[in-house]
Amino acid sequence: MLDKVVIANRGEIALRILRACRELGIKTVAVHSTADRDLKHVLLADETICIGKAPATESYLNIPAIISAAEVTDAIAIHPGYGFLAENADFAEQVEKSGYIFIGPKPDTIRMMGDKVSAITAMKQAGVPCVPGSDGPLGDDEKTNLQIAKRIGYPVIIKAAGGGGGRGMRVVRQESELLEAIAITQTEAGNFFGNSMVYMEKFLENPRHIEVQVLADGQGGAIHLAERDCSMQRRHQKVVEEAPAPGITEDMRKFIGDRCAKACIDIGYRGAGTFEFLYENGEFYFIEMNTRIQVEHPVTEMVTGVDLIKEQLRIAAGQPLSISQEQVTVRGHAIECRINAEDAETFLPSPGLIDRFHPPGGMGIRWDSHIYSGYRVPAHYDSMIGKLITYGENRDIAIARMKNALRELVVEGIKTNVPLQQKIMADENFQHGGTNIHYLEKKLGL
Ligand code: MV4
Repeated sequence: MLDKVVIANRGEIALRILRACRELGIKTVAVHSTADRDLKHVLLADETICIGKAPATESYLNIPAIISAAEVTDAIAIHPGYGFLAENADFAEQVEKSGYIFIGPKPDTIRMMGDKVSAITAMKQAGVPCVPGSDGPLGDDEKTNLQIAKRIGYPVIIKAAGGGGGRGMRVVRQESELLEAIAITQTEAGNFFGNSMVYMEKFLENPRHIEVQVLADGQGGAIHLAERDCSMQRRHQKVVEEAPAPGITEDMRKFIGDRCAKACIDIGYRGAGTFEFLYENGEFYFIEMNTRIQVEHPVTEMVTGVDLIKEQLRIAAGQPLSISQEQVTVRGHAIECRINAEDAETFLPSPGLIDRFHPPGGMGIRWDSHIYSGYRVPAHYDSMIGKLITYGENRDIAIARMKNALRELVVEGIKTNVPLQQKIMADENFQHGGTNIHYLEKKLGL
């Protein structure tokens, strides 16, 4: 097993990684900014190193500082968590070139998936169903681009190859608007991502966002761990996630999951990963792959019993997967509510001192969070302060437990989105299950 790991992240995911390391007997190094000396995992880690000032660009995004931390502590591997440097191929490459293990896929895999055009090409080749589209980047020829759109059928969407997660996209509803939309998206993409390449897809009007979790050991072993439904979102920020996705049958799960696992083998994937799909009228359409552990990984853990962070650590240590596809079963239902330090109505961040805190508890309740009474939420980072995850033998029980847990949770001194989560749990359509990506914004009147 790995001897010592640098945790190159903060907040709840840093604590989650520390806990998994402890279970496996791995020593931990917490790297943190000057604003994060009081983080729970920093207080618990075997060693700590302050790597810079509060702004992430001067600490959690400072590649030489993080690699130096591995050097001075004699760590052998670096876990990037999510966000920050997790999907930065140059970081992964520099970690490896410096002689450390990057806990994630190979740098070239990260690079391929970071370019959405090459990601789609690879997945189509591997037999993963994709959105009807341009099958490659759009060129300069206007006639050809008009023809591509005609073949796909309006509405279409123009997306930046270097985008993802909702940035650099433009919907086109009629032919007269196509060429200008392509030009604008190209210019914006060049400015935002330093890559003006764009591609075209059929625009799906009312899809759900369903994603498939995978694990691959980079030695020919690859499995899927079923799907999550992440459709309950606002401005590309997920608010509630669940596993399994309502209405997805065992046959559909096997159909899409097997294709994802096979694609992992085809591309030589290593580590944990997520295939993102749009799901509409009973069909899955691949849009992007995430090469990191995701915020919402706990719902998959709850219904499969697989500890995904421990699997990441084992894979990084060169071990084959600890479970086979036949051993993966979905049992019951899990829901995650993201708890943010923000106003429940205006969504404005609400950092500050938490002067009173009580976690919820009881059967089927999981609270993944770094907060405590007396903790000050810094203003410099993401507003997520915890994830409340409930499990039940079925979805109704998971919802009932979530309602209880949201009532029990006490966070005083700052505002939180708990009232919003309570509204969602009480919503008839959410309770029915299977709402699409536009539902929450419509419900909120946006
Ligand atoms: C789409 C789409 C409809 N049709 N692609 C937004 C985030 C990025 N990952 C892809 N996105 C979308 N791509 C086609 N062909 C609608 C969205 C989209 C969306 C997707 C997932 C979750 C939330 C979303 C919110 C708005 C738009």
